[in-house]
Amino acid sequence: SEPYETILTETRGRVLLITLNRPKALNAINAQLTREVIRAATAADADPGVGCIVITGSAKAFAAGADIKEMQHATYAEMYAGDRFADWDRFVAVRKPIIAAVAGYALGGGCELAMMCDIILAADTAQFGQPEIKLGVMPGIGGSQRLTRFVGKAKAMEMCLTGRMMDAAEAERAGLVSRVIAADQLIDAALKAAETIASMSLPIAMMTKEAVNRSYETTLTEGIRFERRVFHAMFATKDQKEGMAAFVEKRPPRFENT
Ligand code: CO8
Repeated sequence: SEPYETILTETRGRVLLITLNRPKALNAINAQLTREVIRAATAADADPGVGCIVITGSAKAFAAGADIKEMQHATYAEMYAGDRFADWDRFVAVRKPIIAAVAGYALGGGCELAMMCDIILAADTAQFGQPEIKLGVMPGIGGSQRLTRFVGKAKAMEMCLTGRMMDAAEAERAGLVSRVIAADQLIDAALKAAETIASMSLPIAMMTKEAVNRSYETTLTEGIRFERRVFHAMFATKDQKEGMAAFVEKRPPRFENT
């Protein structure tokens, strides 16, 4: 129902599927696509009917990067004053789980978008890379930081300095993606994982996302303290009572998101 032009959105049960849809530009991330993805994701975050978001591209490209044609003539002053790419902080601030279902190219900003999601599922056709250096720039939407945390310095440095792409198998070995899936089954697998997540207690899933993400922001001691406090707080929810009662009574739980 939303008048989007660069993405398609579809609600399946409690899952919102966002499909990047600039096929002629291999889903290059321009200002409009940025606005629309963020609007769709933040609306889903505020919608109690949505429990999980899936974001995907086409068979050929998840996204081939930031839109080079849109930014090639920009000046330093424009990039700085407009704080280009800072809007993506609002995507990172989405509190519900987001799955990236990646087929084909995930390059530059495309790889960075996948890394801003919580889980990356890769088709066997997926190719991940940070080729910005070939354009005379470097990653600008978190790539130099997230890739390094996710795959370690050796691979991150090599990828950012040479532009070499990682295929799906290497990305799985390196810990960038959680699973590699046959390309024709990618969307089904992503929607199934999303439905599974959306069937859990929503506040508990959100707290779980927050706790895992905290590990990237703090020391181990503080992270474990945070985890324990959130764990304690879960005993104030009805869903904890229901989940444990259902186990003991050998029946499926009926979570009410309270
Ligand atoms: N931006 C704009 N248009 C693009 C992009 C892009 N990133 N990628 C592809 N396109 C366009 C092509 O220009 C082409 O358009 P046209 O038909 O009008 O010529 C169309 O998509 C199809 O692309 P190709 O013909 O090149 O398709 P191929 O199958 O031959 O090649 C590749 C596919 C290998 C993916 C190739 O398109 C490619 O190398 N793309 C660019 C990849 C890249 O360099 N990505 C990084 C972009 S920069 C970035 O993301 C950094 C963000 C942070 C910036 C920080 C600044 C502060």
